[in-house]
Parts: sequence; C-alpha cells; structure tokens
Amino acid sequence: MNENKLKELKRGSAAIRMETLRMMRKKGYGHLGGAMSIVELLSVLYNEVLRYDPQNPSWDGRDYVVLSKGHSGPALYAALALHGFFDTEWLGTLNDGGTRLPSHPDRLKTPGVDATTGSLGQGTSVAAGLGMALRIEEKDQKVYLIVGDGELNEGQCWEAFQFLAHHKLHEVIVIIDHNKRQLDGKLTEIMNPFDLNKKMESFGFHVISADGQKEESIYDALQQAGGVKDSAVCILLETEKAQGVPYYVDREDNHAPKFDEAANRELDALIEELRMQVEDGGK
Ligand SMILES: Cc1ncc(C[n+]2csc(CCOP(=O)(O)OP(=O)(O)O)c2C)c(N)n1
Ligand SMILES: [Mg+2]
Repeated sequence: MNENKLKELKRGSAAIRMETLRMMRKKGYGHLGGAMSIVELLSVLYNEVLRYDPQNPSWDGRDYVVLSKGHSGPALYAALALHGFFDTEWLGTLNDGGTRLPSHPDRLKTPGVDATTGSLGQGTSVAAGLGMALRIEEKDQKVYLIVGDGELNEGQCWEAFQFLAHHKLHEVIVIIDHNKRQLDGKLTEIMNPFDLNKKMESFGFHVISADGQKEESIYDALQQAGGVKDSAVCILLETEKAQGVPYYVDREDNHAPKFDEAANRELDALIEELRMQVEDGGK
C-alpha cells in the first residue's frame, strides 16, 4: 500500500474515532470498548473495500455490512455519516427520543444500515441468508459480517458458521473482532473460546489473521479474503478493547462506561488531538 493511501486510511480512522467519541461524550456514556476496536476496520471498509452508493443506500449492487455486535452501532454511524449516507448533524442525536440513530442499528431507521442487530448472535444468520441469496442469484457482491469474540458464546453463531462452511459460502466474509474481552471481563475468565484460529479452521473456514490496529494489515487481509473461492472465509482480527483511547484500554469497565469528570477531561483532550490529526491529514 502506498504511503498516501495509508495516510488517508489513518485519517479516516481518526475521523471515525473522533465522531464516535463525540457522540458518546455528549450522551455521557456509551459502548466505548467494542466501538473503538472496529474503528480501523470500518475506515478500511468504507474508504477502500466496499461498493456502495450513499445517494442510493439500497442500491442492488452494493456490498452488505452486518454489524452483528450491534452495540458498536455508533462507530458504524460515524463511518456512514462521514461517507455521505446522512448529515453528520444526526450524530448528535444518538439514542435520543425520535432519533434515526438508535444505540443499536435498525435497518428501517438509518440509511446504510443493512441489518437490525443488537441481540447477539442473530446477525450471523442474517449474513448467512444474504450470502445464500447472492449465491443463488450468481452475484459477485460480498457480505461483511462483523462479530464479537464474546458474541461467539451464542450457539446461533456456530449454526450459521456450519452453514457457511458446508456451502463454501465465500460470499460472506466473517470478521471476528478478537479484543479478548466481553461485557464484564476477559473471555478466558468468563467462557474460554480456546484457540479461535484452530476452531474456525476445524469448522471448515479459511482463516486469515490480521492486526486490527493497523489499516494496512486489515486491507491485505480483506484483499486476501476476497480471493478465497473454495471455502468459507474468516478474518481473525486481533484488536484491543477501547483501542486508541489509552485512558480506557486497560480498564475493566471499558465495555460501556459512564463518564466521570476525569474521563471527560481525557476524552476532550483526545477528541481535540484527533481533530488535529483529521485536519493535518493523518498521523
Ligand atoms: C443475546 C444477547 N445477550 C446479551 C447481550 C448483552 N451484551 C451486550 S454486549 C455484550 C458483550 C459482547 O462481547 P463481545 O462480543 O466480545 O463485544 P465487544 O468486546 O466487541 O464489545 C453482551 C453480553 C446482548 N446484547 N444480546
Ligand atoms: Mg470482545
């Protein structure tokens, strides 16, 4: 990847992170940890990979995004607004009465949202259905399914994965956000997923590992995944919960914190730093 493209992607990540934190800062709380761990992924997807038309969100030729870990909705909204699906003004209405941006995505409310999610596990089946429809219609579009590592506790994920593997449904690119934490602690302490790489492989998936904090690594993994035609495909995205927000990275309560005064000070400083990065054209 050339330097300019990388710079653009990093700038995109800074913008999504800034807008997401602004939304949560305004609200006073939010699912910060899991929103932050998909920021770089969303930047690469919306800047470089996805086919979409913001003027016509339901365009028949689009790629689909299913954010199965729906609690990370605000990061998706930031990406959609920054890429022209709706006015960035909307972002200030997150989760307010009558908003078109509920905390968890609703495909009937928000332009660019392809699946209603929030009840963990369900998006995996929706993505499998979309993938099968593309297969039947012989379309070359893709479904990008973003699933949480804690979400994998849901049995429904494994039914959907078995279906994808059986049908070699490479139309669906499964992306696991492996941030090693779920709602109130580490995966290994709550429900050990064991070795996710081996587990997905044994389920019949072609598994690609990527550094979810590095746009170039994500881009390469997505390119590679797009070329897989003989099996189901999964990207194991190595991330950190609350990545990019040092104040929250190592904190137990980084899933959905309520912000106190100290947190607000940190967030304000970080938002300002990100604003400068966006204006300077990236790190
Ligand atoms: C079916 C269901 N059970 C429980 C919840 C509550 N819940 C919301 S987020 C979450 C933790 C999810 O962990 P993970 O998938 O690892 O998300 P991330 O770390 O990316 O935030 C839980 C249990 C839910 N939304 N849906
Ligand atoms: Mg997690």
